[in-house]
Order: sequence, then C-alpha cells, then structure tokens
Amino acid sequence: MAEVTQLIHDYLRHNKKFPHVFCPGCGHGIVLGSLIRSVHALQLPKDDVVIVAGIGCSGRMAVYVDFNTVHTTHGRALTFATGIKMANPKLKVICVMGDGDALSIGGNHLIHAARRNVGVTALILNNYIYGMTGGQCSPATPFGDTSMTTPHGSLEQPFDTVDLVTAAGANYVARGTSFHANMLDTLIKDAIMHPGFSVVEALSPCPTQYGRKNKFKGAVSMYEWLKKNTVKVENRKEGDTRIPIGVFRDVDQPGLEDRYAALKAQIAKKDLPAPKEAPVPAGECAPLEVPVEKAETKEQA
Ligand SMILES: Cc1ncc(C[n+]2csc(CCOP(=O)(O)OP(=O)(O)O)c2C)c(N)n1
Ligand code: SF4
Repeated sequence: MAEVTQLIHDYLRHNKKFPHVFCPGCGHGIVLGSLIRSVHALQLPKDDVVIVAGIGCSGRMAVYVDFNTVHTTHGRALTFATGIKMANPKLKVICVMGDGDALSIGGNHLIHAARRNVGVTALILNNYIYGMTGGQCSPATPFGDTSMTTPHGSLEQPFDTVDLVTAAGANYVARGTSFHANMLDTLIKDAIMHPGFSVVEALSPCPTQYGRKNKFKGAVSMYEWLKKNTVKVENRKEGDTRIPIGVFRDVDQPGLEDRYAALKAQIAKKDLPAPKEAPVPAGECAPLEVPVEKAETKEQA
C-alpha cells in the first residue's frame, strides 16, 4: 500500500488535477496504473517521458500524469507525437488515444505513423464506443452492438486494430486488456523500449456508455466478459472465436528518426550515395501538342 501511495505522489498531479473524470468501473484508470507502473519499472526519468493525448475520456490521462504532457486536439495526437520524436529522438514519446481518437478521426495518422515506423508508442484504449461524448458508434464498435447512433445494432464491421497497424508496418504490435493488468504492464514496458512504432491496444470497459447500452449488468460483468472472451495468442487453437491477446508482431526495423539521423550524418560527411537517375520512359514519346489560342489584343481587333 505504501508503495502505491508513493507512486501516486511521484507520478500523478494529485494535488492539482483531481478529482478525475473516470466513472466508477471505467477501465481507463487501470490502464493509467499500468502505464505508470511500466515507466516506474523501467526507471525512466520523468523528464525523458512525454505523454501526448487527444480528446476523450482516455485523453484525460495526459492531464493527470506528471511527465511532459501535451493534451492535443481530437484525432491529431500522433501528429504532435511524431513532431516531438523527430525533434528530440532521445525522448520516450507515448501517445494515448481512444478508439474514436485513433481509428476514426485519427485513423489516417495511425496508418501513416505505422508506415513511417516513427519511434512512438501508441496506447489505444478501446472501449468500443465514443465514451466522452455520449456513446456514439466508433470504428471499433462490434458488428450488431448498440450505441447512441446505432440503436438497432451496428451494421458495420469494426477495424481490427492489431491487423490494421501490422499491415501498415508497425514494428511492435500487442493487445491487452484492463482485466489482465499484469500482462498489460509487460506489454507497455516492451512497447516503450521497442525501436520504431509500437502499438498496444488495451480493451478497456466503458460501463457508462457501452455497458449500459449493451445490457451488461455492471462494470464487474464487463471484466468477467473480458476474462471469458479472451485467449493468449500462443494458446489459441483453430476455430477459437475468443479475442487473442499478447504480442502479435515484434520486428526491429530502424525507426524514422534513426533513418533521418543516419541521412543527416551522411550529408554532414558529404558521404551521400549518388542520387538515383530518373527513370527513362520506355518507347518513343511524341512531343505533346497543346493548342494555344492566340489572345487578340485591342490593337489587333
Ligand atoms: C475535431 C473534434 N471533433 C469531435 C470532437 C468531439 N469529441 C470529443 S471526444 C470524442 C470521442 C471520444 O471517443 P474516444 O476517442 O473513443 O475516447 P473515449 O472517450 O471513449 O475514451 C469526440 C467525437 C472534438 N473534441 N474535436
Ligand atoms: S464515459 Fe465510459 S470511458 Fe468515459 S469515463 Fe465513463 S466509463 Fe470511462
């Protein structure tokens, strides 16, 4: 207990920014605890850590923690995070987003951060819904589930975050849940230390919006659901319909900031490879004849 109190004093802006906004039973507080325990276990100096967040209940994390923090606009957190990492690659930049933030308005930034493989950790808190704004459907809302904007059930298939960022090129991709807090600590620690773009999706119950609309009896039943409906990816057998959790991709491609630093060093040493020649078009090219209308001047008229 004393250790937890110490962590609260060390890592939270407890005397400035509390009480917090999280509803009773919300999974976001558990993910916040995991994030703090991970940074603490890695012994990272607080000044070397930057938390960048968008807008949403999940985005409030950036307000509560006592690191360098930037609470940005909805959907754009990854753009700020990319800039911070490129400007100062020695920082550990952790970008906290909800599923709406990361997959809907910010979906474009997510796939491009993965494609660029920039050295940022994206922590995506997936509660299957827009929590903060009253429970609208998100790109992660499961097919058939109810939300404020899908009262008869969603007709759309959701994104699979893991598949999406894996296909787009992220170096490290993992999924955990707020129920499996110890595993989540490990995944976040690994992600923070991994070079290149790392993504941890945390399935994190929203009892107030998603839970009520989808007939869960309360927060406890949502955690029981997570326990029953997930399986470690290494134990998954063919035909198992439970949600796999664990590490899905773990490769070591250099991050964008490393490739950029290498190029800068080459330029400084004037040690650049010759530029690639422009491709020669195949076949004969007839000069393009563009009809030019002669404008009549006043004198000619
Ligand atoms: C540009 C812009 N569009 C919309 C909003 C309104 N808005 C605030 S939070 C949010 C969605 C939050 O859902 P999510 O990102 O899943 O986070 P959660 O609250 O569930 O943690 C929206 C649509 C906004 N603040 N800015
Ligand atoms: S609305 Fe949902 S996501 Fe937001 S704090 Fe409440 S339980 Fe958590």
